[in-house]
Parts: sequence; C-alpha cells; structure tokens
Amino acid sequence: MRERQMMKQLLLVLLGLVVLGCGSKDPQPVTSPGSAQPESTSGGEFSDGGRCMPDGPGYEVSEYDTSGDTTPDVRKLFKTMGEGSLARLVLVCREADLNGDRRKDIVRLYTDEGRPMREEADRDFDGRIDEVTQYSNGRVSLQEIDTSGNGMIDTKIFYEGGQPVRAERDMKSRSTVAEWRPDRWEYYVDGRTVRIGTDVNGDGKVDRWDRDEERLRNSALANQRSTEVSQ
Ligand SMILES: [Ca+2]
Ligand SMILES: [Ca+2]
Ligand SMILES: [Ca+2]
Ligand SMILES: [Ca+2]
Repeated sequence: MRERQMMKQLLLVLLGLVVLGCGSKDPQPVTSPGSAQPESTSGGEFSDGGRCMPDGPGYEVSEYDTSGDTTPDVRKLFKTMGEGSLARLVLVCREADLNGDRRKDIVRLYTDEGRPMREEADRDFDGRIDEVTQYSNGRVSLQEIDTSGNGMIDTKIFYEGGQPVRAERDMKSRSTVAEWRPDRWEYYVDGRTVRIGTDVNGDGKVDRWDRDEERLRNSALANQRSTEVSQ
C-alpha cells in the first residue's frame, strides 16, 4: 500500500519534469499545473547552477563581481546578431547570485531583439525555482508563483499593459500537474485589490465576493515583491 503511494508520488514528480521538459539538475524546476506545453530553457548548466550558456558559435560570456567578494555573481550571455559591419552583440541571457552563496538564483532570458522574454527565480534560496515571470513585448504578462514553497505553482498573476489586473490562486493546494484548480480570484485596479471571489464548496465557482479590508490586504498583489531585477 505504502509502496504504491510512493510509486504514485515518484510518477507525479517524473511527470512534472517531463511537463517542464527541463534537464538541468539545479535549480530544480517548479511544477506549473495545467501547463501542457514543455517550456524551453537556455539549456546546459554551470557548476553554480547557472544556465546562461553558449549553445553554438557567435556567443560571448561576461562575468561581473557586483558584491565585492572577487567572485563573479552576475553572468551575461551575448549573441552576435547580423553580419559584417552590421554585426552587434545582443544580451540574450542574464543571471545572478543574489545571496552570495555562489549559486545563481535568478535567470532572465531575452529575445533576439534584447527584450525580456522569461525570468525564473529562486526567491527563498532553497535551490528550487519558485517564481516564473513571462514577458510580452518587453512587459510582464504573467507571473506564476509557488508561495508555499512546496514545488507547485499556487498563484498566477495576469498583467495587461504591464499592470497586474487579476490573479488566480490555489489556496488549498488542489492543483495537479495536469490541472490548475484555483479557488480564489482577485481583481486589481490601479495597483489596488478591489474584489476577491472565493470558491468555498470546491466546485470551481465563486460562492463569496469580498471587499473586506483585511482580505484585500492579504491579496497576492499586496504580498508581491517587485518584478524588477536589480542590474
Ligand atoms: Ca545564490
Ligand atoms: Ca525556492
Ligand atoms: Ca506551492
Ligand atoms: Ca463554489
């Protein structure tokens, strides 16, 4: 019985890895429920958990020490775009060690035009990605966050024009790899939470609408850290 349960758990973990299509060992990927398409990554890895790595000719890697301990904590990967006199280097990947433990905690991937495309961050430094940010036309379009630190996304914040407009949250951790099951819906106007809907009986539909001050203060938006990366 117990063995069967363990097998089931192992299977779920493996499924999660397949869904993310991610081969890198460290940092561990976070599981994004309901995401059927494999996510692309920059591939490969450094001994510091880094992923900004050349995957062909025409790349250039630069490392910087911004903390003053003589160990580089920021790595940038540039790609040569264009040819001849039009050739130029474009930033395609940037990663940083934010807490000085020599392991990279945040990586941002850029389009060939040098605009932000995707960012993955390990905000609590446990070696596992807990925040994935997606960009559209250079602006944040979606953030998926594992606020509970259990390896499964439980909060999705949707942006329009770079501004958060609503969020879906799985407060009861019911989501699986195959299915995103939110039970709370939050709506934002001008950076403020204006309305929260809660599914109380678990049927996936809102049963209660709140404009209660205390609940609004505990919204995903209120708890959200800055989406900007320090350069
Ligand atoms: Ca680190
Ligand atoms: Ca983490
Ligand atoms: Ca979680
Ligand atoms: Ca309901």
